[in-house]
Amino acid sequence: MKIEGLLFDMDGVICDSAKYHYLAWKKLANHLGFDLDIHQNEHLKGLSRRESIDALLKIGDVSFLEDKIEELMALKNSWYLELIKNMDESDLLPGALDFINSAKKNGFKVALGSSSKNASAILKYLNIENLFDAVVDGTHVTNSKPHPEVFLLGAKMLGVNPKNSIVFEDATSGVEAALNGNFKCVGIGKKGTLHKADIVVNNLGEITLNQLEEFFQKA
Ligand code: B16
Ligand code: MG
Repeated sequence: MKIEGLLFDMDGVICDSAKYHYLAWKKLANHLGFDLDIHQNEHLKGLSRRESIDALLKIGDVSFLEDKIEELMALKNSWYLELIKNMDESDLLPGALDFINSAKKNGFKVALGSSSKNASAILKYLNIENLFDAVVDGTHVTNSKPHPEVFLLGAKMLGVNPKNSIVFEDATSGVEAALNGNFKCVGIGKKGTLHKADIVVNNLGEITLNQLEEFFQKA
Protein backbone atom coordinates (compact mmCIF):
# COMPACT_ATOMS: atom_id res chain seq x y z
CA MET A 1 0.00 0.00 0.00
CA LYS A 2 1.23 3.50 -0.86
CA ILE A 3 -0.03 6.00 1.72
CA GLU A 4 -2.08 8.85 0.22
CA GLY A 5 -3.78 10.68 3.04
CA LEU A 6 -3.61 11.09 6.80
CA LEU A 7 -6.75 11.90 8.81
CA PHE A 8 -6.52 13.06 12.40
CA ASP A 9 -9.12 13.00 15.12
CA MET A 10 -8.82 16.12 17.30
CA ASP A 11 -9.75 15.53 20.96
CA GLY A 12 -7.14 13.14 22.36
CA VAL A 13 -4.94 13.04 19.24
CA ILE A 14 -4.05 16.66 18.41
CA CYS A 15 -4.83 18.17 21.80
CA ASP A 16 -5.85 17.12 25.25
CA SER A 17 -9.41 18.46 25.22
CA ALA A 18 -10.68 14.92 25.95
CA LYS A 19 -9.89 15.55 29.63
CA TYR A 20 -12.13 18.65 29.61
CA HIS A 21 -15.01 16.71 28.02
CA TYR A 22 -14.61 14.18 30.84
CA LEU A 23 -14.63 16.85 33.56
CA ALA A 24 -17.73 18.53 32.09
CA TRP A 25 -19.65 15.24 31.67
CA LYS A 26 -18.64 14.20 35.22
CA LYS A 27 -19.92 17.54 36.56
CA LEU A 28 -23.21 16.95 34.73
CA ALA A 29 -23.47 13.43 36.17
CA ASN A 30 -22.84 14.81 39.68
CA HIS A 31 -25.43 17.54 39.04
CA LEU A 32 -27.91 14.74 38.26
CA GLY A 33 -26.96 12.75 41.37
CA PHE A 34 -24.59 10.06 40.08
CA ASP A 35 -20.91 9.72 39.19
CA LEU A 36 -18.97 9.06 35.99
CA ASP A 37 -15.59 7.38 36.37
CA ILE A 38 -12.74 7.36 33.88
CA HIS A 39 -13.58 3.83 32.66
CA GLN A 40 -17.24 4.65 32.04
CA ASN A 41 -16.06 7.79 30.22
CA GLU A 42 -14.33 5.60 27.57
CA HIS A 43 -17.83 4.77 26.24
CA LEU A 44 -18.56 8.46 25.66
CA LYS A 45 -15.30 9.35 23.88
CA GLY A 46 -15.61 10.22 20.20
CA LEU A 47 -19.42 10.16 20.21
CA SER A 48 -21.41 13.24 19.22
CA ARG A 49 -22.70 15.47 22.00
CA ARG A 50 -26.18 13.98 21.64
CA GLU A 51 -25.00 10.37 21.69
CA SER A 52 -22.70 11.15 24.62
CA ILE A 53 -25.58 12.44 26.76
CA ASP A 54 -27.69 9.40 25.83
CA ALA A 55 -24.80 7.18 26.98
CA LEU A 56 -24.37 9.23 30.17
CA LEU A 57 -28.07 9.07 31.08
CA LYS A 58 -27.97 5.31 30.52
CA ILE A 59 -25.02 5.01 32.93
CA GLY A 60 -26.98 7.01 35.54
CA ASP A 61 -30.16 5.05 34.73
CA VAL A 62 -32.14 8.28 34.37
CA SER A 63 -34.31 9.61 31.57
CA PHE A 64 -35.67 13.04 30.62
CA LEU A 65 -37.96 14.62 28.06
CA GLU A 66 -36.38 16.07 24.92
CA ASP A 67 -36.45 19.72 26.10
CA LYS A 68 -34.64 18.84 29.31
CA ILE A 69 -32.02 16.84 27.38
CA GLU A 70 -31.36 19.89 25.17
CA GLU A 71 -31.02 22.02 28.31
CA LEU A 72 -28.57 19.54 29.90
CA MET A 73 -26.44 19.38 26.72
CA ALA A 74 -26.27 23.18 26.64
CA LEU A 75 -25.28 23.21 30.33
CA LYS A 76 -22.51 20.67 29.74
CA ASN A 77 -21.27 22.63 26.72
CA SER A 78 -21.19 25.87 28.71
CA TRP A 79 -19.00 24.18 31.35
CA TYR A 80 -16.83 22.66 28.61
CA LEU A 81 -16.39 26.05 26.87
CA GLU A 82 -15.35 27.57 30.19
CA LEU A 83 -12.74 24.82 30.66
CA ILE A 84 -11.26 25.15 27.16
CA LYS A 85 -11.22 28.93 26.90
CA ASN A 86 -7.60 29.20 28.08
CA MET A 87 -6.26 26.49 25.78
CA ASP A 88 -3.23 27.45 23.71
CA GLU A 89 -0.29 25.88 21.84
CA SER A 90 0.87 24.25 25.10
CA ASP A 91 -2.24 22.01 24.93
CA LEU A 92 -1.04 20.35 21.71
CA LEU A 93 -0.19 16.73 22.46
CA PRO A 94 3.48 15.65 22.25
CA GLY A 95 4.74 15.26 18.69
CA ALA A 96 1.42 16.20 17.01
CA LEU A 97 2.50 19.41 15.29
CA ASP A 98 5.93 18.10 14.20
CA PHE A 99 4.38 14.91 12.83
CA ILE A 100 1.77 16.75 10.77
CA ASN A 101 4.21 19.36 9.47
CA SER A 102 6.64 16.65 8.46
CA ALA A 103 3.84 14.72 6.71
CA LYS A 104 2.93 17.84 4.72
CA LYS A 105 6.57 18.44 3.77
CA ASN A 106 6.69 14.88 2.49
CA GLY A 107 3.70 15.48 0.23
CA PHE A 108 0.95 13.74 2.22
CA LYS A 109 -2.50 15.30 2.34
CA VAL A 110 -3.78 15.87 5.88
CA ALA A 111 -7.32 16.31 7.21
CA LEU A 112 -9.00 16.78 10.56
CA GLY A 113 -11.90 14.42 11.29
CA SER A 114 -13.52 15.40 14.58
CA SER A 115 -17.01 14.81 16.00
CA SER A 116 -16.79 18.10 17.86
CA LYS A 117 -18.95 21.11 17.05
CA ASN A 118 -16.34 23.16 18.93
CA ALA A 119 -13.47 22.09 16.65
CA SER A 120 -13.00 25.37 14.79
CA ALA A 121 -12.78 27.32 18.09
CA ILE A 122 -10.21 24.87 19.43
CA LEU A 123 -8.10 25.02 16.24
CA LYS A 124 -7.99 28.81 16.72
CA TYR A 125 -6.98 28.52 20.40
CA LEU A 126 -4.20 26.15 19.35
CA ASN A 127 -3.16 28.52 16.55
CA ILE A 128 -3.42 25.80 13.90
CA GLU A 129 -6.51 26.86 11.98
CA ASN A 130 -4.58 26.74 8.68
CA LEU A 131 -2.69 23.50 9.30
CA PHE A 132 -5.04 21.03 7.60
CA ASP A 133 -5.82 20.64 3.88
CA ALA A 134 -9.41 19.79 4.91
CA VAL A 135 -11.37 20.11 8.14
CA VAL A 136 -14.44 17.99 8.85
CA ASP A 137 -16.15 18.39 12.22
CA GLY A 138 -19.41 17.74 14.04
CA THR A 139 -21.13 20.58 12.18
CA HIS A 140 -20.60 18.83 8.81
CA VAL A 141 -21.87 15.32 9.48
CA THR A 142 -25.12 13.69 10.51
CA ASN A 143 -23.77 10.31 11.60
CA SER A 144 -21.66 9.94 14.73
CA LYS A 145 -18.59 7.66 15.00
CA PRO A 146 -18.48 4.58 14.73
CA HIS A 147 -20.16 5.57 11.45
CA PRO A 148 -17.30 6.44 9.06
CA GLU A 149 -18.97 9.58 7.59
CA VAL A 150 -16.54 12.09 9.14
CA PHE A 151 -13.48 10.29 7.71
CA LEU A 152 -15.09 9.43 4.36
CA LEU A 153 -15.95 13.09 3.84
CA GLY A 154 -12.38 14.05 4.82
CA ALA A 155 -10.93 11.57 2.30
CA LYS A 156 -13.28 12.88 -0.37
CA MET A 157 -12.20 16.48 0.30
CA LEU A 158 -8.54 15.44 0.11
CA GLY A 159 -9.16 13.40 -3.04
CA VAL A 160 -7.61 10.27 -1.53
CA ASN A 161 -8.67 6.64 -1.41
CA PRO A 162 -9.68 5.48 2.13
CA LYS A 163 -7.96 2.14 1.66
CA ASN A 164 -4.65 3.96 1.10
CA SER A 165 -5.16 6.37 3.98
CA ILE A 166 -4.55 6.29 7.71
CA VAL A 167 -6.79 7.53 10.51
CA PHE A 168 -5.28 8.51 13.89
CA GLU A 169 -7.79 7.98 16.72
CA ASP A 170 -7.90 7.87 20.53
CA ALA A 171 -11.47 6.53 20.95
CA THR A 172 -12.78 3.02 20.37
CA SER A 173 -15.76 4.51 18.48
CA GLY A 174 -13.27 6.37 16.25
CA VAL A 175 -11.12 3.30 15.60
CA GLU A 176 -14.29 1.47 14.57
CA ALA A 177 -15.30 4.40 12.34
CA ALA A 178 -11.92 4.19 10.58
CA LEU A 179 -12.19 0.44 10.04
CA ASN A 180 -15.83 0.74 8.95
CA GLY A 181 -14.66 3.22 6.28
CA ASN A 182 -11.95 0.81 5.11
CA PHE A 183 -9.10 3.02 6.39
CA LYS A 184 -5.98 1.84 8.16
CA CYS A 185 -5.89 3.00 11.78
CA VAL A 186 -3.23 4.10 14.25
CA GLY A 187 -4.61 4.12 17.81
CA ILE A 188 -3.39 6.88 20.11
CA GLY A 189 -3.58 5.66 23.69
CA LYS A 190 -3.69 2.29 25.42
CA LYS A 191 -3.23 -1.00 23.53
CA GLY A 192 -5.86 -2.74 25.67
CA THR A 193 -8.58 -0.21 24.86
CA LEU A 194 -7.69 0.34 21.19
CA HIS A 195 -6.86 -3.27 20.30
CA LYS A 196 -8.76 -3.10 16.98
CA ALA A 197 -6.32 -0.50 15.58
CA ASP A 198 -3.49 -1.70 13.28
CA ILE A 199 -0.85 -0.13 15.56
CA VAL A 200 -1.16 1.67 18.90
CA VAL A 201 1.20 4.36 20.22
CA ASN A 202 0.93 6.73 23.19
CA ASN A 203 1.21 9.86 21.06
CA LEU A 204 2.34 11.08 17.64
CA GLY A 205 5.85 11.71 18.99
CA GLU A 206 6.31 7.94 19.23
CA ILE A 207 6.03 7.18 15.54
CA THR A 208 7.76 8.43 12.39
CA LEU A 209 6.49 8.60 8.83
CA ASN A 210 9.21 6.13 7.82
CA GLN A 211 7.99 3.61 10.38
CA LEU A 212 4.41 4.06 9.18
CA GLU A 213 5.37 3.59 5.54
CA GLU A 214 7.37 0.50 6.41
CA PHE A 215 4.51 -0.96 8.46
CA PHE A 216 1.76 -0.28 5.94
CA GLN A 217 3.84 -1.26 2.90
CA LYS A 218 3.52 -4.83 4.14
CA ALA A 219 -0.25 -4.40 4.61
P1 B16 B 1 -18.71 18.71 21.17
P2 B16 B 1 -13.14 14.10 18.52
C1 B16 B 1 -15.28 14.41 20.06
O1 B16 B 1 -14.17 14.97 19.43
C2 B16 B 1 -14.96 14.00 21.46
O2 B16 B 1 -14.05 12.92 21.48
C3 B16 B 1 -16.22 13.57 22.16
O3 B16 B 1 -15.93 13.21 23.49
C4 B16 B 1 -17.25 14.69 22.11
O4 B16 B 1 -18.46 14.30 22.71
C5 B16 B 1 -17.49 15.04 20.64
O5 B16 B 1 -16.28 15.43 20.04
C6 B16 B 1 -18.49 16.15 20.48
O6 B16 B 1 -17.94 17.33 21.01
O7 B16 B 1 -19.61 18.58 22.34
O8 B16 B 1 -17.55 19.68 21.38
O9 B16 B 1 -19.45 18.97 19.88
O10 B16 B 1 -12.44 13.18 19.45
O11 B16 B 1 -13.99 13.42 17.46
O12 B16 B 1 -12.22 15.17 17.97
MG1 MG C 1 -10.87 11.80 20.09
